[in-house]
Amino acid sequence: MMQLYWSPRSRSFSALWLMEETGQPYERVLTDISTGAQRKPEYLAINPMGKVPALKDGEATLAEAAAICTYVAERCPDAKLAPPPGAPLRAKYLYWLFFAPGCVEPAMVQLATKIEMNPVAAGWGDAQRVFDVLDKALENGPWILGENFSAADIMIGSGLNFAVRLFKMVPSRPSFDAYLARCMARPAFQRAEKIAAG
Ligand SMILES: N[C@@H](CCC(=O)N[C@@H](CS)C(=O)NCC(=O)O)C(=O)O
Repeated sequence: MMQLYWSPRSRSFSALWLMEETGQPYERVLTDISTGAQRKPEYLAINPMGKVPALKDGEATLAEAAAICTYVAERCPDAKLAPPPGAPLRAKYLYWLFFAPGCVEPAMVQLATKIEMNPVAAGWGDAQRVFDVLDKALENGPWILGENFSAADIMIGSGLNFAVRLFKMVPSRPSFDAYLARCMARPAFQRAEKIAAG
């Protein structure tokens, strides 16, 4: 059985939502970052960054929420969380999975810290560009790939949930509100929110 290392009220939320979407049993291993559990040698052996979430699957260990999404979507094909390799939508699926940590996350950090960067040199451009791109991509919906929900929605939806709904770092837009309402209506999202609350 897969083991998910998580901490309440943290970025573990996306991995909790993912595991709940699979419908598969998994073990939650509480790694409370407020107690320093993430810096213990046994945890650093799983994620040398000392951050949650992380996943153990037999001999396999990994961290980084987007990597965990990619791994679990392949590991649990019945959950249909990813277009199969070779399908035309696979390209956009990977694009949005990487867009979350590569563009949404740094844009959020930039908004929080107000650090000025040259948008040509910064890999994510700037926050305005990132959220304009997302706005356009979510215009039609219901999901980031169109009709089918995927693990990319878990990464993009979790990012918007933090940035727009919970921390209000990013002004809401009609497309974000509608998308977040669809995410929040999913039973797996609701179960993950309850678990993540601790
Ligand atoms: N890039 C990581 C970020 C994970 C992360 O920053 N987790 C924070 C909690 S939100 C953490 O574990 N912090 C504990 C620490 O740094 O000691 C991912 O996407 O999974």
